[in-house]
Amino acid sequence: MTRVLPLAAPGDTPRRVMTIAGSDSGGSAGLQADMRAFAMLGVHGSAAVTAVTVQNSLGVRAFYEVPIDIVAGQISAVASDIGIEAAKTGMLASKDIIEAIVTTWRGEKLDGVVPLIVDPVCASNNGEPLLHVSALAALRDDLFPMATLVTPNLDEVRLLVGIDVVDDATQRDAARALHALGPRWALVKGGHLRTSRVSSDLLFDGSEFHQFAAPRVDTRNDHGAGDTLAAAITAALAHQLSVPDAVAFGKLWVTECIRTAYPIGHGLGTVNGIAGLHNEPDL
Ligand code: PXL
Repeated sequence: MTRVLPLAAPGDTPRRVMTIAGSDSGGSAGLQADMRAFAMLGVHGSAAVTAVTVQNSLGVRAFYEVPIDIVAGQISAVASDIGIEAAKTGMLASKDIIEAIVTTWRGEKLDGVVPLIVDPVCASNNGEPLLHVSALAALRDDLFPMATLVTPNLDEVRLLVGIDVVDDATQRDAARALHALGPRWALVKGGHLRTSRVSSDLLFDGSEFHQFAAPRVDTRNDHGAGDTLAAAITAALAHQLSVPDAVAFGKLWVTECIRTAYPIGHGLGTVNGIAGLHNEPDL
């Protein structure tokens, strides 16, 4: 397992990745977290904005959905020129936006060619919905089958497959149920299982289970954790790491971001998306 991704030489084009996600005005989660992770990991990030949220550390006050032709247009514009070596989805908001992404992904002949990580964002950390309930079926039935990897947390698992993960056995059941929806791999993130002293994520490809454990960091400052993990996995897949190696890499990265998470505003603080950057006097 690699702990760092190779950097492009100065002047050379880095690996090119895309996020298809919502904007977080507070800068902790969403496409801001994705672009920060991409930059920190040395890949070129492009972005198709799906929604604009009005939020701060206390919560999401409102969101505006980007018109579907503009969502589709952003993906096509990038795919036809800049290129995409791996992509991730985050907040998708509506059924129409999901369907536009599915159609465009196929239309641009990216399906089955470019790794697609689907982080099925349903709600903010403060609990406000970021996906209309009417969009759940499209996520499950249309987008999941195109995914290389899906990365739900335990709340999303409950919404998507109706399984309450409380222990290892139910986490395995959830991984099986999610895999049966059609993605090549399913990762059931255990970070929200607060009764456990470790944060244990379970990866399943239909035959083998892989477990990724990290010590649980007791913090409320975890806004952006899921986005950062999926973005780091995306960067690793653009470097052609295997899915288990990419997940191991992403887990190391997000664990460091969570370990050094910081408070901001008056509500939930954020993971430290710039982990490893120091401003030391002798630099
Ligand atoms: O962390 C999930 C997430 C994704 N995208 C946007 C968000 C959030 C959580 O708040 O606001 C735009």
